[in-house]
Amino acid sequence: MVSDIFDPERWEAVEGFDFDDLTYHRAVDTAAVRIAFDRPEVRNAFRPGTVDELYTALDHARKQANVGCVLLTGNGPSPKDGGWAFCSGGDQSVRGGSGYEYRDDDEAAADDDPTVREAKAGRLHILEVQRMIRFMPKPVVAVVPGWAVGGGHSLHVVCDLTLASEEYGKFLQTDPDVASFDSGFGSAYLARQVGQKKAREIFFCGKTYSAQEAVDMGMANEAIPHEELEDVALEWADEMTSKSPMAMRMLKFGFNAIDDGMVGQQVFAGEATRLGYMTEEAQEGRDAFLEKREPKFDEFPWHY
Ligand code: S0N
Repeated sequence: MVSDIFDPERWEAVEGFDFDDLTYHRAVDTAAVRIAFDRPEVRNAFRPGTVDELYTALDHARKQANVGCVLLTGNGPSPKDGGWAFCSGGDQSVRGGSGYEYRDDDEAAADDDPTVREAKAGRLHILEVQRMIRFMPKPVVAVVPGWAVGGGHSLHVVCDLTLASEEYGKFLQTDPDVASFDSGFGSAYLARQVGQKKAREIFFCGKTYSAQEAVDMGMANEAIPHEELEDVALEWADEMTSKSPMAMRMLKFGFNAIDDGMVGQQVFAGEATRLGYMTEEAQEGRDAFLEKREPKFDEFPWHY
């Protein structure tokens, strides 16, 4: 079973993937995909293999020209106690080692090579996933059915939008309790959302906040009755995917640019260049070079 609030009629599994720690579906009637952590027995904590799978699924979604929105969520409830989670961050039982000991595949075989093992030890590749979400040219929505904790909290922060279960959505930062610290998007971008004082409270005091409190402080968009969470998330996805892909991409990268320094400028400028290449003016520059002649740019106006 994927999730109690997952409607199998509305989704089909994306073929070609055999994930251990995730499920990956495409909506039947909306240009959206659903990627879900599938370790409810540990509150959807991610181990290194989970992160590799998440990166693979996100990268696949990124490249689908007919997918305009990614819903990132956690399956549940836990078979142990019925608890719900989006994600409880790094799996503390594998932290510090290579974390690949549990795997029984080619990757595990590669880990027999001590240089590979050494290179992977302590690798925080969840940060690569954060960057993938940040630079994904389409909205990524955190759909939070339960706990969003530690590195799971940071994932919701880096997503474009957050929708949370009114009853079970809970937000908590435990990083300093377990001697880890997301001093990047997880805290600095959080401060952009909720303000410096509140962001410091979240990290320094480790209080638990409800879905409604998360909405009120500006780090979540809406608290939704639990049973309706996935349906409403699909409604939001449906709305967003009906809009101009170009405009959505430029807006997302425009929102990012002010915080992302020269990389933000580079990403935004890359998209502007893509648009520029579609103009006759740019094509004249290309054609003149290929035809070994001077370009006739005087045919094009200096727009004002
Ligand atoms: C999520 C919490 C608040 C839920 O509490 P609740 O509802 O009382 O449930 P529990 O009984 O505590 O949990 C149910 C079962 O799930 C296991 N579990 C929960 N979270 C984790 C986890 N993160 N890792 C491993 N197991 C987890 C419980 O142990 C329990 O199992 P059983 O039934 O067998 O007893 C609560 O569980 C909680 O506070 N969890 C820990 C949250 C946390 O501190 N997360 C880590 C925070 N830091 C990061 O995420 C940074 C990233 C990171 O650590 C990392 C990632 C990858 C590579 C390296 C690192 C690194 O930093 O080195």
